[in-house]
Amino acid sequence: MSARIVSGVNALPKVVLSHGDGSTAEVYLHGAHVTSWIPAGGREVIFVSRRSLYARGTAIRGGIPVIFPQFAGLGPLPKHGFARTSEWQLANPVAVTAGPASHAALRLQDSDVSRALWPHAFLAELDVMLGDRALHVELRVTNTGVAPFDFTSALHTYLRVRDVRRTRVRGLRGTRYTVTGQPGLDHVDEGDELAVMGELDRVYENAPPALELDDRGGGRIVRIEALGFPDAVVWNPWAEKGRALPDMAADEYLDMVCIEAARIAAPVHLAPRASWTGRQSLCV
Ligand code: TA6
Repeated sequence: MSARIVSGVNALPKVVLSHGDGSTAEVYLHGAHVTSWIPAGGREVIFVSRRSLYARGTAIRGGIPVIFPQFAGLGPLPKHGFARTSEWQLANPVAVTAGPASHAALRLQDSDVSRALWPHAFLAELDVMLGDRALHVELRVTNTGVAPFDFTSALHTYLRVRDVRRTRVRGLRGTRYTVTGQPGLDHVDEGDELAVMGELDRVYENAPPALELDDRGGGRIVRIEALGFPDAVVWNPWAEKGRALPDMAADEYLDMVCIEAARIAAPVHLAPRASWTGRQSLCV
């Protein structure tokens, strides 16, 4: 097992993880953004747009954006907060040496820039671990200041599929959800399987901790497990909204679906020195 740092797209540094079983993963320090996971003997699980900009100040389009300290537009901060556009650091030099599990630890602390947007002292740590046929991504946030704060968060995971029209999401039956852009209207998912046949932008409150993405076109089932993230978001922009995204190609909405582990409905409240941890695992 090994891990090393290389120069990625536009010379942005990225950590490359590789496991003895042949699986690999990549994490950019820009945004602590996972951009690839290829399980042993398998195909890429993560979608990244071929139009993604890979530029400082913007988020990579695809991968696993770290959403912190604000989900979407639910507050005064830039959309989805600032973690995904910040430069993270390796937690310590040993974080990228070989170990019992191939793993990278990244950290982000408050700075003049973050405090100008959000006046709180914090430490965010992201651990990315290659496991047996699994990728584990864990976000830990610590309040390093003297006053409490609240935040919302998500791991905004873009999953690659062969043809989104032939995918089904399982596990959401009976779960309440709201549709982004239609505040106040509550729905309940009544199907055993959710088909993605048009624009979808749903926030499921208190979702089951394990969901399944059945990519029938690609002949693959991905299990998505969440811990500490009680909510789940399912998003596909479909053709029209996809075309409006400057960093996504017109037909790419067919190649992806986001299944996000999220903490939205009940924000995290952190007292001074307290920590919160949330984890998402992708398993094939
Ligand atoms: O999580 C779903 C969502 O909030 C959608 O409403 C959609 O806008 C998406 O995130 C992507 O947002 P972005 O800022 O990355 O274009």
